[in-house]
Amino acid sequence: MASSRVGQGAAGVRAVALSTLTFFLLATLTFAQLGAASPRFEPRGDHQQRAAKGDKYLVGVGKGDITGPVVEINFAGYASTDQVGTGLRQRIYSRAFIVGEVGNPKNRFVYLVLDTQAGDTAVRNGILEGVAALGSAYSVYGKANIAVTGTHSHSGPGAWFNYLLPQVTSLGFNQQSYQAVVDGAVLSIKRAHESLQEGYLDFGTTKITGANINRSLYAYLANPAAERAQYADDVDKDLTLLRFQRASDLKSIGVLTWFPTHGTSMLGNNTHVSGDNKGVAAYLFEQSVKGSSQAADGFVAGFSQANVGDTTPNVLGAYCDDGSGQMCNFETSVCGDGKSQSCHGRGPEFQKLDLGVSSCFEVGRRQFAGAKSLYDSLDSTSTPIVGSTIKSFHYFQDMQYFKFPLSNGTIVQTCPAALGYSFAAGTSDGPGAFDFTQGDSGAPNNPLWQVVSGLLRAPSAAQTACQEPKPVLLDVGEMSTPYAWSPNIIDVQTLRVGQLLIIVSPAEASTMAGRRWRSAVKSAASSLSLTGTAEPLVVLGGPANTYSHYAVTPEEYTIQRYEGASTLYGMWTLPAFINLTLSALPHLAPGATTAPSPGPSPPDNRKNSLSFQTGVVLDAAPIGQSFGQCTGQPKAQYARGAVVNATFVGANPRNNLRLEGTFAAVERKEENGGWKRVRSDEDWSLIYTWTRTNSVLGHSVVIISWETGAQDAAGTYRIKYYGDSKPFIGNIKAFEGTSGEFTLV
Ligand SMILES: *[C@@H]1O[C@H](CO)[C@@H](O)[C@H](O)[C@H]1NC(C)=O
Ligand SMILES: *[C@@H]1O[C@H](CO)[C@@H](O)[C@H](O)[C@H]1NC(C)=O
Ligand SMILES: *[C@@H]1O[C@H](CO)[C@@H](O)[C@H](O)[C@H]1NC(C)=O
Ligand SMILES: *[C@@H]1O[C@H](CO)[C@@H](O)[C@H](O)[C@H]1NC(C)=O
Ligand SMILES: CC(=O)N[C@H]1CO[C@H](CO)[C@@H](O)[C@@H]1O
Repeated sequence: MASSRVGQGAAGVRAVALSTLTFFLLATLTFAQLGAASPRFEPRGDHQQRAAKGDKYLVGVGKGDITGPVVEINFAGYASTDQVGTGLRQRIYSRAFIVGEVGNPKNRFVYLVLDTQAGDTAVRNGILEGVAALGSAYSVYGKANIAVTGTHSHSGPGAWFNYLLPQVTSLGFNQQSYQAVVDGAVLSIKRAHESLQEGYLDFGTTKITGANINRSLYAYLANPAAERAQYADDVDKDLTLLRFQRASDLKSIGVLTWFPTHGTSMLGNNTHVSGDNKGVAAYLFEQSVKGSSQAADGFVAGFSQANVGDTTPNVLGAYCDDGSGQMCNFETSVCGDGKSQSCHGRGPEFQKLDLGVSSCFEVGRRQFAGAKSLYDSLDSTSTPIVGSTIKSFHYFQDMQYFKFPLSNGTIVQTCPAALGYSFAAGTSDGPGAFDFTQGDSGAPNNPLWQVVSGLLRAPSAAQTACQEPKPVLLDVGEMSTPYAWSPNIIDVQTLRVGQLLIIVSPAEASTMAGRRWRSAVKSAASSLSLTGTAEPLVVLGGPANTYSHYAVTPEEYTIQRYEGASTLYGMWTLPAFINLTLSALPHLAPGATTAPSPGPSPPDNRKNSLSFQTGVVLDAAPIGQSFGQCTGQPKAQYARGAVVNATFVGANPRNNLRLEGTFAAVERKEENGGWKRVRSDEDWSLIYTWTRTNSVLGHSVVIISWETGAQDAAGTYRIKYYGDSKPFIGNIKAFEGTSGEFTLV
């Protein structure tokens, strides 16, 4: 749950409630198996001089389609049972970045950026198995050196989670959804591996404005004034960009960036799959370098999430949609009625009332624009990555009653996972459906919830005391029936190339939590002399590997807004994460040959997860029609800027995900009369919508909408639809549809 909202919260909890009530029934049903080099200049073919700085590494990039079922599956993120897919705005991807040591193939790492809500244990296990199955050349990749991060998009198919709580709103685990993410991620790694070549890395930072604000300022203000005074902003505005250049001709093969803003630009009532604002930024970047003399074919742009916890892309602030025109309450985010349901964050284009589409594009565009101008200036401004050391560590840690010292020597402990009452209140990115208010540290004012939380499981006395001052709503860490609800065992992982250290966070760290974690790693790296004379550069990426909700500072935890209530392992979660990272940091030293002990294995629920989604029964075309027939033709002519619609006799897209392919396309007529594809599912402007019109007879329609714009050339076009139908008995069969021609003027 990301972001939620109550979204997560409320809807999630409501679903938990429903699910609890039906659990007894369910239980009887099937378990569905249910050293710095000096800058040098090398001549380029086009007679420019480009700086090639720093040491040589092996570098590789790759991209794979991970678009699972786009209809009839709940989206991951808002945890709203109602948010079920009806189509596709933009395919989602895994983007893989590999860095290796020249001459020592063992020393390398893979950083994955998935257009998903988070990294996850089930997905990670699948990726590890899939990479191992690629053969012995891939034995250099494994548990320690593959980082599985999510962009935190809230508009992709869910149902791939390892643990029960996030499965609840999706009615369990879905093999097809899971497999799509795993297969696309493995493919992206394979492509990155096959592209490995010698090259250089350098980085820069820039400020991005208008793409994030703080959504829990009241909690942030609980941090010490002296600490806050060190920062100009109450969220991090810096975007860090790492450029991958190949040595052969100094063309860029990719960029990997980190910047914090929630993937909640698309609202909780959007039902078209997309990669949210990070997906837009990556798409725009990749489009912008096509054909550029400085970028190689197959260029990949990764927009990774950073300390995202208390940030929101709804940068105009949170207002009450109750006619009052008021901002939501500063401390609790409630409106005049004392409830949070009508409190909504406003994106830059909120007045368009288009479910967040325009705001999403704009927040993505702002990240792209900042990253692109930084990229364009790198030759004169960048800092090279130097030093041959490439290392990584990974281990599992059980967070149940983990004891460790704070820096003043006081021994504290973490707790089994639990969610507090404000989890159910959600955030201004998705307000709660029930009467919970943020910052609630007492009993909820809705008795239903008290019943539900008691029904679920009363926390043990030790857990209640451990989690203070969080009032426990969902004691998920002490619930393992029918299987674990939330992770108690987390992944601790850090990657390193030269002076760059990448903290791979299992949680959404808040702004200040990320700052503390990074600066602790930086000063430890300095005192261990890990990076020689180069100043350590520390970034934080996540949520990754397993989804452990949030990590706020202890001071923010005392406030118990949504993010504090969602900090699973109690008040000392963040200091524990820092302890666990720092304890293993010596393994990243240049001469280190040791690895931390692997720790306890988390449960693998892939084979025993519940699943209550139903499969496709059949598709049929109405009498007198055929699959792919265009029953609603475009008009003869459109002005640029208009939306072109075509309606087809459809079939369920779950019959064939068409990974690496497309459901929809726009073709332009060439001078020789042939047709050339100019838009596909990859494009933001082309939208695929599927509607079941008769579930008994299996009829459905597909509408393909093309939002044309000034950038589109005048000419003659047509719309294509690619589908696959499932007869009641027999094999799934592919078909295609073609609209009539139309002109764009
Ligand atoms: C979608 O949700 C937003 C609030 O997040 C609301 O303002 C808007 O009216 C909703 N749109 C529709 C079509 O339901
Ligand atoms: C982390 O805590 C453990 C005890 O659980 C302690 O032995 C270790 O020194 C701590 N590490 C750091 C870097 O503080
Ligand atoms: C150490 O710091 C923690 C957190 O700030 C505080 O609760 C504790 O009282 C301190 N211990 C001592 C001995 O000062
Ligand atoms: C075009 O299709 C979209 C669905 O993608 C629909 O919302 C819209 O109303 C349609 N427009 C027209 C003019 O039919
Ligand atoms: C830096 C920044 O954008 N801060 C914003 C934090 O959130 C408050 C509203 O809660 C805004 O007023 C600030 O501008």
